[in-house]
Amino acid sequence: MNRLENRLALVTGASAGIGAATARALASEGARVILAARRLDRLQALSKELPGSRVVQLDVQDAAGTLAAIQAVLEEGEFIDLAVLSAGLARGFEPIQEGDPEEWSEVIDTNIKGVLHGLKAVLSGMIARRTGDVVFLGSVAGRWVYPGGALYCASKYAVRALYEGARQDAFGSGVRFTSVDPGMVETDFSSIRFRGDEQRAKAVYAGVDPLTPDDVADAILYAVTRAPNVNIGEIVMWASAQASVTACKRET
Ligand code: 8X3
Repeated sequence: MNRLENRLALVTGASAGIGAATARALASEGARVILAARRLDRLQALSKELPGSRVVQLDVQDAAGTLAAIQAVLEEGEFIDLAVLSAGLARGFEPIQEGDPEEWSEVIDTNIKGVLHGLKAVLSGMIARRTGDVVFLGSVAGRWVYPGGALYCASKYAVRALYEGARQDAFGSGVRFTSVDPGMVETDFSSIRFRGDEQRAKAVYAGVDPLTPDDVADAILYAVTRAPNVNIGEIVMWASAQASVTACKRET
């Protein structure tokens, strides 16, 4: 189908995981996708699969660099009318008293400032043209806190505040806002959180059938393909085996 024909979509964090799956899903519906992330080689490989896509190398932590890079990839008269702000990460699983301030900064700068920088790049144009969709990649960690997750959870609570705030600031503009808040999704999220400790990362998903990046992309696609009078606000999604941020049924 081509429900997103004529749409120009920005996906941040498009080099892997949920971002890459979302880029594929949007392209499968005819969107021209701008693939944004730090890892150029991965973006280029994905772009070869997706007709009409283009790549932009950027680090969402860098405000000026993000705005300039996105501007530079647009042709005269083009504007982004769909943005999925999926760049995000966690570092560490320590209690606050043992946390590393440098890692906190990286998480805050990516998950909170990165979303703000993405919004800054697209929102004025959407409001001026009175159309657009912005999808925030939240998390169940933006609704409930778990031990060892305080800073990551705080960053995702902030994403939810930005989602709600953007809805209110752009009130009446015709721009739609959605927050998609998944629980456990099997990506390289845990490997990054555990600083490359693959065994520890694998243990997170052991004995569980977690959500996949495609499951989350499917929810995003649902939200952005509704009739214009419908704004899907928030989608909370869990693996069937996950009851809460601390309860997961594992097959042994
Ligand atoms: C990732 C979900 O529960 O590991 O956003 O924090 S969780």
